[in-house]
Amino acid sequence: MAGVFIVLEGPEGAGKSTLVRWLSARLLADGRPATTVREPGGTPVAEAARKVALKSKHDMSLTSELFLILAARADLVDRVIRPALEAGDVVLADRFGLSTLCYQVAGRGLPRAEVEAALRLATGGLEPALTLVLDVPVEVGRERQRRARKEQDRFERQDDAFHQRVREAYQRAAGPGVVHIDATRPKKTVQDAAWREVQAVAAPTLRGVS
Ligand code: T5A
Repeated sequence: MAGVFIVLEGPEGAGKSTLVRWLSARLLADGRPATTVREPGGTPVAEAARKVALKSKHDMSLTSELFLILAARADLVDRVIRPALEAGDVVLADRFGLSTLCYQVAGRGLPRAEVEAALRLATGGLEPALTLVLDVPVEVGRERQRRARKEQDRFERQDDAFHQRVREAYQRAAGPGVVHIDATRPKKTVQDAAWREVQAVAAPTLRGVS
């Protein structure tokens, strides 16, 4: 595909949304507007699934939770991400498949091989060119969310042990295009580190750091 698919990952409050907004503005300043998406969500069906997965007051099985998230992802990939990549856009995603491995496998305890197979079905095997994994300790992320007065969802209400498993799974993440960034540092330092990586994958049409 002609476009470039970039994903930001990491635990709660790591600074993903903040960085997506900054990278989007930086790309725009270089004359390359990006398509930005947030997971789960981004289409009417995916937003409906997000509402249930994150906000439902009812108990649900862990498998139901997985399939809500994957239903949202399948719709987003088909309707937004693939068309944008085929049109040659940079796509910046706030979470993607690695979130499912860290939350539903490491956090919830679902079996990895089955989840990976379901993931491939949902995405048609689409993989990012670059995955920036922002790392912060659980208590730092929680404190940032508290300061931002974020209303807690079903995941954020999980105990610290759950969030520690999620963080450690992110720390173990490796493979083509996976880059870890220490996100406890000031925003400007994190942005500079991320921009260097984005330039390396989207370089041909970018002017470089000014
Ligand atoms: N989920 C999702 C799954 O279980 N499986 C999946 O497959 C997927 C896709 C989504 C939930 O769904 C779960 C995981 C999640 O629990 P969400 O609200 O969309 O929930 O995502 P969160 O990650 O929970 O969003 P947050 O907003 O909490 O985290 P962010 O985006 O990482 O953090 P951000 O950018 O909003 O920043 C938080 C605060 O920190 C400040 C910001 O200004 C903001 O106030 N900040 C910094 N402060 C100091 N230094 C820095 N470097 C900072 N960077 C940001």
